[in-house]
Amino acid sequence: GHRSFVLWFTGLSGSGKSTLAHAVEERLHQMNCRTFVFDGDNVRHGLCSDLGFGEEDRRENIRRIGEMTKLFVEAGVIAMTAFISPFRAERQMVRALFEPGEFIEVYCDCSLETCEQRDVKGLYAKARAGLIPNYTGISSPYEEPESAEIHIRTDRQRLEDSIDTVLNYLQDRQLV
Ligand code: GGZ
Repeated sequence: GHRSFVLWFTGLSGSGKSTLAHAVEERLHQMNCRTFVFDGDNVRHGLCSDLGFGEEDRRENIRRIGEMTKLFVEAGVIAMTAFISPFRAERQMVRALFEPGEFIEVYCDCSLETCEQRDVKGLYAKARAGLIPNYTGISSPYEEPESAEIHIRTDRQRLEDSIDTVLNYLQDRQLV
C-alpha cells in the first residue's frame, strides 16, 4: 500500500502543471498507486461551473478544490491538483486542512515570457488585447510560493527530470 497525500501543483497558465501532474500520475500507476488528477477540465466545467476568474471566484474555486481533495485523501487516494491557485493565502488555507506532510506544494516555475510564447490556447494574446479581463500574469497577480516543498523550473528542466524530482521527493519520505 501507499500513503495518501495531495500534490498541489501551482503556477501560471501554460507553466506545465497539468502535463507534469499527468506524467507523475502515469509513473505512480506503474507503482500500483491509486491517484486522481483534478484540473480545469474536470472541475471548472462541473463542480465550479458557476465560478469565473475574479478574485472572489478564484478564492472559492480553490476552497472547494481544497475541501474535495481532503475527502479524496481521507479515502486513501493520492490527489493531484493542477490549478493556477494564484493567491498565497488560499494555498495556505488549503494546506491547513491537512496533517503536516500531507500537503505537498509543487511550484511549476516558468517565466511569463515562455508561457506567453507557448500560448497553447491563444488566451495570453487575447488578454494582451484586452479581450479577457483579470488574466493571471497580465492583469491579475500570481503570488509566487515562498516555501514550496518542490520547486521545478519547467522552462529549464526536461519533463523526465521534473517527474524524477517529484518521485524522488515522495520516495525519500517513504510516501510511495
Ligand atoms: C487565468 C484563465 C482566465 C483568466 C480563462 N486568468 O491555459 P488554461 O486556460 O487551460 O489555464 C487557465 C485556466 C485557469 O483556471 P484555474 O481554475 O486554474 O484558475 S484559478 O486557480 O486561479 O482559479 C486558462 C483559463 O483557465 N482561463 N480565463 N482570466 N486563466
